[in-house]
Amino acid sequence: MKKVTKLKFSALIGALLFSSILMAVDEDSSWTYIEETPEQHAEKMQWWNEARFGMFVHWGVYSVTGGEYKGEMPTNSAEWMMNKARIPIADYKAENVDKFNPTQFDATMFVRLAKEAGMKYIVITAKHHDGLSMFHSKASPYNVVDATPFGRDVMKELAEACQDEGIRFGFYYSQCQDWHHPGGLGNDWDDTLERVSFDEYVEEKAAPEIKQLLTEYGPISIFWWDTPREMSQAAFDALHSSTDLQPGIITNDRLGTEHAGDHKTYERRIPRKGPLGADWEVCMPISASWGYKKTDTEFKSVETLIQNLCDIASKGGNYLLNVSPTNEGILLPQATEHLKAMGQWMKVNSESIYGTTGSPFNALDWGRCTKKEYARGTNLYFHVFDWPTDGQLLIPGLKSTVAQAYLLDGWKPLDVQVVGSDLVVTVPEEAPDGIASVVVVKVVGALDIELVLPQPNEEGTLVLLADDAYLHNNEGSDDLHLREGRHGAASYLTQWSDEEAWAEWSFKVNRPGRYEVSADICLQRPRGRRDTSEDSQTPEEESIRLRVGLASQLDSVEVTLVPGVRDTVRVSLGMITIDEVGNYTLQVRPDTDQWKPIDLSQIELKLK
Ligand code: JFZ
Repeated sequence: MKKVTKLKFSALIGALLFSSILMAVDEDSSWTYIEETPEQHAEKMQWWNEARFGMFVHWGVYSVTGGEYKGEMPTNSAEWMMNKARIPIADYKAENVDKFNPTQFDATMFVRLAKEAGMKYIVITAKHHDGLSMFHSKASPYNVVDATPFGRDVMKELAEACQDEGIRFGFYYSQCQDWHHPGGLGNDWDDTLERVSFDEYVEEKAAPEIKQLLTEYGPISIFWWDTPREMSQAAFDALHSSTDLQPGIITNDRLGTEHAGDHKTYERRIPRKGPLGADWEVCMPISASWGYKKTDTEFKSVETLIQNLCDIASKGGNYLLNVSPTNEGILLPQATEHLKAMGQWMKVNSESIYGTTGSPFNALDWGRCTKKEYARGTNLYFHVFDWPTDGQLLIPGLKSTVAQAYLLDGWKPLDVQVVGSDLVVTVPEEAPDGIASVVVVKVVGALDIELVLPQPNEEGTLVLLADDAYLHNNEGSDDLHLREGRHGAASYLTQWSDEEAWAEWSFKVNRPGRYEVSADICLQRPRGRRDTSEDSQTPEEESIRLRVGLASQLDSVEVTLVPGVRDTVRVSLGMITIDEVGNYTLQVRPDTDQWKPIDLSQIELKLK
């Protein structure tokens, strides 16, 4: 399995080296799958990368009670209700399955709404963790046609509507968790289940259902796995091989723990930067819950939704925005209205989203940027969130020759002026759009941008975040990588076990002088649950050495850290002297003589 993944990864990178079809064969598996060439992969991903915006739908029988059980709301996300309230299978059946009758559901209306919003694909839960298949399964009678009063094959209706309406369609399928099948994972509360093995569950239910979904529902563009777990090679093969049934199908990274799939998934939040060299998607519910929850009123504003779409596109990713049909089979008015408002914006501005690639700038104070590159030049699309009050939009460091600039809304031409190394666009007083107005700048020839680097503030202090580090980590291997902070916490560098891997930060110095360098670090924290043993006795301190400095001169510095401590501490890494105003790069490397992996959240420079 590992070998297959590695091959796929290297095949992606070594674009020029691989020109023919690779056959990846695992020694102990009878199944052989056909590895794509980088060209085939790029071709397959083209529509998906151009799309930028899709609809996610979580719909199941939990919508009957809208997340309520015995007068309580046991979860944040209604589709987890059965698990969180430990509802016996029999009760879940009586209160939800037996009452699922969303008679107002109209697949065509649904699909048309997605299109109206500007979405280019739809991914829907064919089976979620509760185990109730939302299609006419031949492998299990526990499905929407045979087990609910509704009796309609929801997936069939949607698949057909998508085909009629010309929009891409894909399935979400919970391949590991199944709280109804005796071999599925996740149900540890219902004693009536007579356990069988996970492999039996795969053989009996998951594999045949996936096969059915991929053969009887027309063209399927996406297969969206979820909650990956370790599984046997046989189970993995049985699931993965099915996706060969739909040539060109795109799969995510949630099949098995070591399977990269075709794209990365980010959940609920937008990363500060897109991952290098990988396609990626952010999935996010339009409100708080994935599945319909009747007390959920936390709908994201139209402003947030549109700006999220711009933000994600500016980083080169896709936005998969989730909606939650109710027990009647419709969306709440807030969802419908917000989607329609996005559609209004897209009607004017979609050129700045579809088919674009990420911003060539560092952060822009007032908004975001996407681009389209052509043989003779580049279109830059600026999403202006904060419209300039003085009518001057400053685009920092844009030095390319400008052919023309205009508002995307109405193609109103705009004057531009070169001011130093910046471009200033003169814009009307009034923003054409209250949320995100698009200014187009067409440049000819190569893109020439002087990146704006962070610089010390008036007190002479400069903070360099883990997110802003450039990592030299052997082409994005797992050694030394950025781990996104959860729940608003700062991101940090971690897994720094490769002594050859290092990090650097570029910055600008406006005031020469001697700067003290310090870092917020700790010895690498174990992942997962807090280890209580750390409280019992004070562990001994450990010393490590780092090599720190400007590229021309690195000094070895010793720092002492206490193992088991979960918070970073501020340690001094010595002084650097900067004689002239200019751009500099600070390097931080392991000293191979004395190294232990650390977590690093930020570096601070302070003028002394
Ligand atoms: C999963 C599901 O459990 C959930 O119900 C929903 O379908 C969502 C889209 O996916 O939840 C996850 C999966 C992965 C992470 C978090 C929640 N994750 O990687 O942090």
